[in-house]
Amino acid sequence: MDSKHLLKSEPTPKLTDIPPLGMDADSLHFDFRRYYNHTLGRDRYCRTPHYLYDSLALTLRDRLMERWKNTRFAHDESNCKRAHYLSLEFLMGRALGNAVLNLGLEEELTRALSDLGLEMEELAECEHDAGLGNGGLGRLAACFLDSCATLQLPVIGYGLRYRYGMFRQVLKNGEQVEEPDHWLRQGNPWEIERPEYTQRVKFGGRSEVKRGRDGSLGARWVDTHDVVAVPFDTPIPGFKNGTVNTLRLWSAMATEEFDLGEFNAGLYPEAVGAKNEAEKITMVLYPNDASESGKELRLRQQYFLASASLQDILQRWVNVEGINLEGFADKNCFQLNDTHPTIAVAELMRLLLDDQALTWDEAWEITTRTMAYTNHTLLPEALEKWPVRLFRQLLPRLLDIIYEINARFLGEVARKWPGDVDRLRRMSIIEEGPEPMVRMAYLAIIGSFSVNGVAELHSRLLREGLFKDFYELWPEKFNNKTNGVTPRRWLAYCNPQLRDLISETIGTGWISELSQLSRLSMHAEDPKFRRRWLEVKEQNKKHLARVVKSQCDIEFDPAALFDIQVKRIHEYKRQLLNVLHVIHLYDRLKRGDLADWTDRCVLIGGKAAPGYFMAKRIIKLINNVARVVNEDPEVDGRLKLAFFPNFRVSAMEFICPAADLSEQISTAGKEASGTGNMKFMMNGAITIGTLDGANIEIREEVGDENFFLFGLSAEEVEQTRSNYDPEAIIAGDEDLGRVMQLLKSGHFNQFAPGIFDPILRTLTSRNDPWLTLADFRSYIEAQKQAAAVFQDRDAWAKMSILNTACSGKFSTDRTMQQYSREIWGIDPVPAFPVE
Ligand code: 26Q
Repeated sequence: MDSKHLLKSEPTPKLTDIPPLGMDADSLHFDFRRYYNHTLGRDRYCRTPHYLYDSLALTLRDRLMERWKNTRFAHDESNCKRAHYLSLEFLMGRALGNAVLNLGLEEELTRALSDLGLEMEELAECEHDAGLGNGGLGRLAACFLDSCATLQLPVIGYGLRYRYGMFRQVLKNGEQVEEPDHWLRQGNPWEIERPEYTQRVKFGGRSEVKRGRDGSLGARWVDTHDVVAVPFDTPIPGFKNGTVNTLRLWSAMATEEFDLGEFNAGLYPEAVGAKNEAEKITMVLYPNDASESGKELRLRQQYFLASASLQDILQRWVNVEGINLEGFADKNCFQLNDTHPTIAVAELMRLLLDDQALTWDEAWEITTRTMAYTNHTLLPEALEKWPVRLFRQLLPRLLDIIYEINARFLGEVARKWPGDVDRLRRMSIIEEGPEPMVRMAYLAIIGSFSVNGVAELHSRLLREGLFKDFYELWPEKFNNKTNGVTPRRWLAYCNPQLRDLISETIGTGWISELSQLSRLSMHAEDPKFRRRWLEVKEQNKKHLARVVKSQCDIEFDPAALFDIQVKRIHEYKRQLLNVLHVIHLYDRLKRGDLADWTDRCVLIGGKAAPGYFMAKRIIKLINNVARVVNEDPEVDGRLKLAFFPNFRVSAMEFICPAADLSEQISTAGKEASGTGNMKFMMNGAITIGTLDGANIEIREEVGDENFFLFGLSAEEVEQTRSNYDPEAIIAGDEDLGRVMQLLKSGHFNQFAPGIFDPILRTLTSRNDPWLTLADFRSYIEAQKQAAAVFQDRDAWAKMSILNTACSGKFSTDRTMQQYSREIWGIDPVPAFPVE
């Protein structure tokens, strides 16, 4: 710790011995006004809602602050084992509503604000989403933190404080345009800067290697260009339990040498340039949800996170326990959120060898007893690899260590499979070739004691496919942890009417013990309960319809079937299949085929990676089809299609409560898990889906009869590839033939001929990796069935209720209990009460 931040004398306890703040309406009311008037200096003529929001956020933050301190003290005094969740992404969304719910302040706060003629919802809208993530993986990290706090598990999130989060998506002429997300512009009342825990991270330079007595590597990493890491902490409140955990995000700053030395050397502009170079590291989140290979800045980000976090944790250890690291692995573990922070394996080795002077074997023992790796993708092209050349240039000392890890590992493989050189080549961390590469997933597996997938199917496919060689070597490392979502944000907070109906029926225990939702099953037979259930859904649909009207200028009829697909735009997620179905329905209307017609509003939303040409073209297609369908008088409002712009966490909060049908239609074997599928299910939507990711487990829980299944299985997908003939499928399916004809004819791009040719080419290619047309017929039939059931309001209500009732498994409370018991070996620690 920087000594200038410490007082010479011990601070008096009196300084921090302060009575607890009131949790009643009067206290909240008083503090709110004090912040508005005294802290922010606003008066009655300033009605800018943002100052009201800030006043409320600070009022709540004070209440979190006391509990935060008591949680830290409880963890320190219990000397418990802690888990550290290392992630390049935390997609937190908004904090205010969540804080109110978890502090149990909803009623008192509503009273406090009503005196002032204010509503919580209105102020909550002022908060900018914290969009420090791309999609599933980043939001999963956020849901995990909520559940760990609710379960009182000592888990700390470590990430990066990007100045610019996920870009804002705007549509121009039906095409995606990216705008910068300057989310900190109006300040962030939820973060506390902690300069006293600043760390230094090295880059570049050279490694001076010397062999030690035991043959291990001794080295000095010299002539480095250092960057300072400043932590910003965000409180993570548990649900009504007094616990407040920590998310620590690092911000990059130039070292003081930049400010002093170089500036005074007469090289002022050069020095400022170098300063910017350092601070670039945490400037922006990479907006790809598949690996972007080779980008130096991305590798800098990954190492910056790994190094700052590990130094922080080691420093705490040394401050408390002294230099003896013997018990370190009994008290600490690290969960790697995909391969992104995997350089932590080599960095922990470096810190233990070079700074703590451990032997290789001692350091390796600690590393492999503390690291655990979660994989989130089955797409081989998305597995992270870095050019050895880049490593040598940026992190020379870490490359030494990776080579040494690899040499020792390959020795082990060679002893087990003598003479199997092909196996050595396959399993080596270094992929040989014209440009040798470091395979990060292999480094993660070799350096970890646990490797998990995120749904049963996904974990099985990892064992049988991608990581088969490693599974043969270390079967005991491999396990599954099916994803979940937090029921606080994704039901109790975002769907208050359904929450109240559920709580009135089965009590409130389900909010922290979601399996209790099964008690709703018996009420699925009750006509009165069904009616109330449908009324809530109708209210939520009306709300969504208003937003769609204002955002897209398209009228959604709340009586129609709301058919929703929101997620990143990706070919494997097959938004195209959805569009083909919409075109088919349009074609039916044009033909006058109204047999068993169900009015339908289709909503599609999601961001495309800025460099992903096909994904962007798919967005354009959706918007062009929408325009034709919505404006055709013959369609006459029986079918609507809208593209929801700038899909984000706070949008999902009003979208998922309003869905009737949840589209989970990826090519089987490609979606690791999915988590949107769980949010929709919890809110009573019925899934139309393939046997992919967690869909399989959703169907298992809710029963075949309450799920619209279609498409090839993962095994069938692989068997189909060799003789896939899309032209033959088109020839044999009249409906599909007409859909393809409409697309080819330029019906949806009359003034821009040819723009959808790339889409047509992949759809009709024998090598289409996503086999979209193979699933067309069975998808259309499943959609027909869904439409028919929707006509029978009673049958639909029952299915909807059962979906919510059977969603208990998909709480991250269950997921985190499994991680904590089966991987981390940590126990809950109750917080000290605030008194
Ligand atoms: C890597 C290197 C360089 C730049 C970007 C990246 C990168 C960033 C984000 C690679 C992948 C991601 C995100 C992946 C992701 O969100 N995967 C999803 O994870 C969810 C949670 O487990 C699953 O439910 C989804 O199935 C999976 O697609």
